[in-house]
Amino acid sequence: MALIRYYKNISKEEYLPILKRVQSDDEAVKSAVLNIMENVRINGDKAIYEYEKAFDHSELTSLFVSEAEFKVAEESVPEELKKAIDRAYENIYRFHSAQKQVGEDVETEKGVRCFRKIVPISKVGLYIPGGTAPLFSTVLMLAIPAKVAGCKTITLATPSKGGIVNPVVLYTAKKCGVTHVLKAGGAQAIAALCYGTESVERVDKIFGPGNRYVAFAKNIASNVCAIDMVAGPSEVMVVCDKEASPLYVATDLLSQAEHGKDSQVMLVIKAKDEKEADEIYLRIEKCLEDEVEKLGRKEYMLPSLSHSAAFAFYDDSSVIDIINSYAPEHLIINTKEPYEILADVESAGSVFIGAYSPESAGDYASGTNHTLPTSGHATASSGVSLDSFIKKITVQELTKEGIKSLAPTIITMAEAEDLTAHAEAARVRML
Ligand code: HSO
Ligand code: ZN
Repeated sequence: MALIRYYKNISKEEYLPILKRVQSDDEAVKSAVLNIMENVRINGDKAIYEYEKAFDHSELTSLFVSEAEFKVAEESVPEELKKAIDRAYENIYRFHSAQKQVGEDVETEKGVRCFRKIVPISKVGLYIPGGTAPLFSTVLMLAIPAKVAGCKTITLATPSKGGIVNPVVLYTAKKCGVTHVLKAGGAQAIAALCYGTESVERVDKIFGPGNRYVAFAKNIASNVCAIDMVAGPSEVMVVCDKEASPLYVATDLLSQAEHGKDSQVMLVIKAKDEKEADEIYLRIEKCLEDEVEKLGRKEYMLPSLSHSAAFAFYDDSSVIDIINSYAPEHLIINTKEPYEILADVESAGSVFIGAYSPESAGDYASGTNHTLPTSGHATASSGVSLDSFIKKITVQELTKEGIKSLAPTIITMAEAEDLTAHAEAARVRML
């Protein structure tokens, strides 16, 4: 049986149900999260110590990583890995620094000045999941823009195993200017960040991925502070034609499929006819089969592939339609004329152009951010960037002449809304 289902030239009505994301709406998760968050809100540090002991066997004496622990961690990270992280850091720093803006400053009419003052969000919380291989690359993606923005405190929360936080996460956190590392994971970490406790200062905005518990906790947290987004399982859509290397396409699909059983990978084959499409599909399917055997994490790849699909289309507009209907988190356009397709892309989190731009470049080191809208949210949202860490405050100043000239307009409008004090505030300044 093929690893990936294959559909040829089907209609939009037929492919929309196939593009559906795996939905997980688990009442048990929701009630557990609500309990945990309420406990942390009421009992503070004590509740966190208890949860960390129960979930991660961590008998903590402090909730925060100490300077001595940072030092030990730094010494244990291999030089080669440090160099790789340092290089990725440079690129991500460069791209996010270039996103700095000066607020516009406009005289909308004579004597009426409007401008925007840009300020960093003061206190941010970054969540980094634990698990077998904690994704320290996400520390780069969240802490670098926080640092570039000038956030005053950057609290990173991550679970510890037996009190020990992954050393690579700590090395990266230190490098990126994280100010506090909280040894807590799951819903209790999100609760600590949004409500604050005796020792954890509450933050203004929470960022970062996590499992269903963390995702739901962030949802609850969004009632009291801002959040970046509620992230669902990772996904990629790869568009290819006959020029594309099947090995490149297969490894791109698998690099997303290996993230988790819920990940989804969609292949879109742009072909001149059915015969060409079948040839392309069979070559890619063969590569998938070989690579799945060769690589680890088959236990994640196979379930992901089982709710993924390949589609073939013989006209450009169907290709564009399926991209915009899916609104993929990642879109790889590995075709002869990728920019022709890009021109019509309206919904995607991040796009990778041509044969030599694998998603892993953006996941780690090219410079773009890998925290992106999933589950179709790319229809209306962008990924994390410097903007996610700043606020823009509008400011205005009217001169005496400015208000004199604008007052009649204000008064007319205010009176039409029956707001006489508004009108009066303008009128008294005309005198
Ligand atoms: N593809 C993931 C990010 C990631 N990949 C981290 C490797 N490490 C979600 O965009
Ligand atoms: Zn990835």
